[in-house]
Amino acid sequence: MKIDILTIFPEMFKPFISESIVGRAVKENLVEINIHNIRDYSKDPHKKVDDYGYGGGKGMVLMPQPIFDAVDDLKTDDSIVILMTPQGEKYSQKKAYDLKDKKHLILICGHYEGFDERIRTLADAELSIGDYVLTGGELASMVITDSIVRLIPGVIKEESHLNESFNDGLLDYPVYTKPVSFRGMDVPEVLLSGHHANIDKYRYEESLKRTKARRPDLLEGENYE
Ligand code: 6GU
Repeated sequence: MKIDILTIFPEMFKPFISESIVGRAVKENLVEINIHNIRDYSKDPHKKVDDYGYGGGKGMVLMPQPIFDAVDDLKTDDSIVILMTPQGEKYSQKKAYDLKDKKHLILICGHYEGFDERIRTLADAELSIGDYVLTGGELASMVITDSIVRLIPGVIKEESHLNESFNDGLLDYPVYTKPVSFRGMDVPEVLLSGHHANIDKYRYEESLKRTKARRPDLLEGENYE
């Protein structure tokens, strides 16, 4: 899997691609992540990437030329081009699973007040990470990259995915580590029992209880008992 990210703020990505689990996946060649400065593709003598919008009103608008040239340069028959915008389809764990099997993603980070409408014609999909507005698509592209990279085989232990929130439509069950008793709060007996059937039952019930209390929307149309 290769992910190319087009941005006017490449520095924002440095710790993201060198630290933590994403950084390790990059070092182990489980994923290739390249950050491209849109400015490097500008044919303007001053390397301009944005200008005033026609018709007035809005502020600076990303120009089509640098982004079209970047996509022309990077795109192959295996590429999926994704535009990051709050107007896009809402991102979800299901989408992460769809994208993890693609060979090559090109993520375009929108910025400032917007991007020239013609840039939309480059995109196979437009994605938003939620109903709020960010100053740019950079954080959104990192959210999406992180959620995909952790699903690539070998990046984290397979069993970590089995019972994780959203996979079975339920939120995660509570987990505990040492000590058994901490400031008057005890680890539930059943987890210490070694009785696996009872532990599975406890965890399923806790997942269901938690989902009902916190995210009843996830249960709509489902038949959990
Ligand atoms: Cl993809 N971009 C911006 N600028 N804001 C967002 C977003 C994307 N997703 C949610 N808010």
